[in-house]
Amino acid sequence: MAGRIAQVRGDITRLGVDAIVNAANIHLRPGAGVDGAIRRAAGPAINEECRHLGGCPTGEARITGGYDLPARWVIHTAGPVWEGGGAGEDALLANCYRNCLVLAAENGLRGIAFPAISTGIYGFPAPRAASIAVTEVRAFLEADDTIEQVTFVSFAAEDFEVMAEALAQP
Ligand code: AR6
Repeated sequence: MAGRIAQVRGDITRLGVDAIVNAANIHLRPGAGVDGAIRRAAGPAINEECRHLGGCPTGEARITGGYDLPARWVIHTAGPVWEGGGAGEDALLANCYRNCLVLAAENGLRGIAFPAISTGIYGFPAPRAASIAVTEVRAFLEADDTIEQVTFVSFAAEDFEVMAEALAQP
């Protein structure tokens, strides 16, 4: 199990994995943050494909091609906006991770990389989000043998430390 979870620091758009996950919005409209970076690196065709998907409710996931990215696929998920923790944010964030993994497995993908969904513009506290991410990924991998590797990608050094701490918990 431990060998199936990896952690890197850097730009998710550079990873040549089967799928990278995009922290999108419910409309799947172009945004900033990792969404902007992914769309820039993928090229305009990804916007066109997203336009035809009809959005993505919070916690759900949708798949598109990766176009000019090294990753073959992009799995878009809309994370919850942090409203203080009493609006079901934890469960919605857990749904994001689980539904991305379900979609990856359904498509026979073996490698998937996640950014820290909801922890940027959407304001979800990073340590709490990292713990949810690790719990969901571990639970999924225990029950699935399609996905060989899940990579957590941290953009900033402090976010990498936060994720390392979450991964160090049993
Ligand atoms: N590679 C990896 N991680 C990144 C990258 C990158 N290139 N760029 C940023 N991050 P955010 P959210 C990290 O704000 O909070 C968009 O406008 C970033 O440091 O991208 O889910 C969407 O369209 C942070 O740790 O996503 C939505 O409207 C993490 O990615 C909204 O933002 C997530 O930050 C979604 O907000």
